[in-house]
Order: sequence, then C-alpha cells, then structure tokens
Amino acid sequence: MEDKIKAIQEEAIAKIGSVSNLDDLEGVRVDYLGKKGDLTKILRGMGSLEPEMRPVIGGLVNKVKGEINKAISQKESQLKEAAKKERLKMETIDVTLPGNELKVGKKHPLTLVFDEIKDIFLGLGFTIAEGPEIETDYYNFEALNFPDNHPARDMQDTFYITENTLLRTHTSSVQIRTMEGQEPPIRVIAPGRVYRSDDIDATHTPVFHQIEGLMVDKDISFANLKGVLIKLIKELFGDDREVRFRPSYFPFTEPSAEVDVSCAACDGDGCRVCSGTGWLEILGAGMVHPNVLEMSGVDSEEWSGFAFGMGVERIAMLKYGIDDIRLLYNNDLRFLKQF
Ligand code: FA5
Repeated sequence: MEDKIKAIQEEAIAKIGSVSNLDDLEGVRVDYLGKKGDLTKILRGMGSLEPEMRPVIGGLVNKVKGEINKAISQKESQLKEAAKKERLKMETIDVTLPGNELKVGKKHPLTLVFDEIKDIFLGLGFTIAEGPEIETDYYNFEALNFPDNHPARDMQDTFYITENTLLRTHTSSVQIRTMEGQEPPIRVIAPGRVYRSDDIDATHTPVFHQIEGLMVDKDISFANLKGVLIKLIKELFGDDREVRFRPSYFPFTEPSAEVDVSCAACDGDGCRVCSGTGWLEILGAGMVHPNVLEMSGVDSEEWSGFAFGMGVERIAMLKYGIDDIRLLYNNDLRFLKQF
C-alpha cells in the first residue's frame, strides 16, 4: 500500500511538472486530490485495513496530499508569473518609434480678420450686435430708406424666399434692429454673412461677409466717422497704405462715402485685383439719414450718428495680398497653411 501511495505521488508530481497551463493544472488537482481522486479513494477504503495500519496509511496519504498541494501551488505561481511576463512582452511600448503626428489646425484668414477687427472695435468701446441672415424686406430695405421700387435696390439684388423675406444683402439691417432695441448712445459692430446675386469674379462672390458699424450719440459728425475709420485702416494695414474717401450714395446715409485703400497686391500701380485702378474699395459709410433714425424711433433733432459696412473678404485680400477672392473658399490646404 505504501508503495502504491508513493507511486501516486511520483506520478502526480511528474504530471504537475509537465503541465503548461492553469486549466491542465486544475485537471491534475482534481485527478489526485478531488473527491474521486486516487488518494481520496485510499482514505475511503481505510476501514478494510488492519487497525494498526490505519494511522500509518492515513498519515502517509495526508503527507502525500500536502506534497502534491505544495507542488501544485508552486506550479501555479510559475504559470501565473510566465503569463504575466508574456503579457508585458506583448504590451511593451517601443519608445523609439516615431509618434503619430497630430495635425494642428489654423484659423481661416477670414476668421483672423474678423478677430482682429472685433478686437480693434472692442478697444474703442463698441459691443457686438447680431441679426438674422434671413431678413424681412422691411429691415433689409424699407427701414433703410429704400422704398419699394427704389432704383438703389437694384445694386443689391438678392435671393428671395417669399415676396417679403430674403437673404440679407448687407449687415445694415442690424442697424435698425439695434436702434429699435436700445436707447442711444449706441456703439455697436455687427459681423455676419450676407448674400447677393452677384456674378463670381476675382473680387465678388454671391455669399460674403460684412462688418457693420453704428455709432449714435450727441453731436456726432463726419469727422468722428473719418477718425474711427482711419484708425481702423491704419491698425489693420499699417501706415503705408493710402486711404481715400470717395463721395457716394446710399439711401440710408447722408452724406455718404465709399472708402478705398491702395492696393497691396500692386502697391497702387494697378493690377487684376484692383481692376487696374490701384485702389480697392473696402467699405461704404456715411452719416445716418434722419429718416432712418426717425423710422427706428430715435429723435433726429437730439441724436446723430454714423454707420459703415465693410467687406471682410476684400480686407483679407488687401491685408494678405490675396489676388483672387475664390481662394478663400476653395479649401486648398496649400493656401490655408500660409496664414
Ligand atoms: C453696403 O452694403 C452698405 N450696406 C454699406 C454701408 C453701411 C454704407 C453703412 C453706409 C453705411 P456696398 O454694397 O458698397 O455697401 O458693400 C459694402 C462692401 O461689401 C463693399 O465695399 C465690398 O467691400 C463688399 N462687397 C460688396 N459686394 C461684394 C461681393 N459680391 N463680394 C465680396 N465683397 C463684396
């Protein structure tokens, strides 16, 4: 009997030594130490042994069980350690490999210009006003002193949604909404997108951006308007660019002017960007017409004001020497990366 027990021990130890995973090791444990295992069978059959042999055999079986258990625990630790090493090996990071390059985006040149102009005006005490892009005929034209069938409407032909609703042709509609909504003194700029059914060429697109400005206060004169616009242009373009105020006509300002800046692409010599004139028109401006003040509920005897509306694309073109407005919308990374 003792030999048999010893043989079981050797066989078990040999099997434990040869298993290569935890599942097989558990199988060995069940075979030798489980309820139906060989050693348990011997313990169950102790009744048939001579009484004096029972403690001897019982002690031996328990000792062998202890040995097998010990061998199983050791093997279990070895297998777990090996599995951990294997996992670590698979998860090793090669710090010498080049990393994944993260492409950092940049602001679009139009956004850069918007941000710069907003900063300049916020520094002058202006706040930012907003209005809808889908506008009524009243705010886009009528309240700006363009009565129905007024010929000046032709200069701003647009996309109509219904007879009375249209895509706004300029940000000047925000002037009216602002004056209706707040008492003077008023100092606002209104940046936004506008629409016209203009043909596309190097300086025109049917969708473009404007920044409107409106200042209403006591004793505001054309000199204030000139002062603010010259300050803006010098800040944007530096002292080298020439500024020109040209008399013009807008139904909602009187007197009115268009403001040109000497062309940066040709330095004023004349090129495709400036249609050979040496100048690029960037904005319209003037003193707010008394009719417009009155229609918006502002007493024109007490208050006066100036307004201007500038084309943001044209300013970006001048500032960065861009010779075709379409480049701003082509989404060509070779172009956009330069800003
Ligand atoms: C106006 O839109 C007036 N609302 C401006 C104004 C505001 C005058 C307040 C007086 C008081 P105008 O149509 O000239 O004016 O357009 C203003 C600017 O928008 C132009 O100087 C030009 O820079 C730009 N612009 C006009 N049409 C286009 C176009 N199709 N594509 C790109 N820019 C344009």
